[in-house]
Amino acid sequence: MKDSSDVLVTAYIGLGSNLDNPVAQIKSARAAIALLEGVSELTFSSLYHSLPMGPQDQPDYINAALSVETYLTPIALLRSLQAIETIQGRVRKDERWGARTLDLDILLYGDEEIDVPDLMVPHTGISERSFVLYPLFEIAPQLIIPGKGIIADLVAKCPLDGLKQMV
Ligand code: A4P
Ligand code: MG
Repeated sequence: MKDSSDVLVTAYIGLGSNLDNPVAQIKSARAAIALLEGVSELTFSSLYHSLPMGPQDQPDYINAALSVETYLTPIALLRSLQAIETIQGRVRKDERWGARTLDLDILLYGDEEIDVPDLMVPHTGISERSFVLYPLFEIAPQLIIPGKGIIADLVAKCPLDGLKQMV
């Protein structure tokens, strides 16, 4: 299967961490993504402090969003992001939504809607999770999320749930 195409696509990536110096984890993931072949950074959001979704006996999270231009196919981009997660010490456990050094999610890939066993785009929960939606809105206030609508409308309906933009 081909890893790249001739078409340049704008993709949005959600970054999250709540273990082993989350701010450093996010910064180092940003640098690693920029070094991927066939990927160039467009815009990086502020860092946001968020309360854990899921099990509450885990540290608070740092979240951010990043837009890139890429020639990678969606699956090739996913595999590259998973490799960065692994390099940064991500250990996959059975517990759903448990603590992690790094989580990289493909939020959007152009205007595509993808539903294959390993990849769902737009990412699940994109329109309801404040720690995803607000950083995304910061870097792409005019965005239309396929199947969900205008981001400004989604933000207006989404409570902050303790989310704080860091200065
Ligand atoms: N997968 C499917 N679609 C995608 C996509 N668009 N991007 C598959 C990335 N991966 C995608 O992911 C599980 C499987 O999802 C992968 O095999 C991939 O093929 P994972 O990273 O191994 O596990 P996960 O992240 O724990 O699972 P899940 O259900 O994706 O969790 P979420 O939705 O990522 O949520 N609280 C705060 N405050 N901030 C957070 O960032 N994150 C989570 C994880 C929980 N609580 C949080 C946060
Ligand atoms: Mg994930």
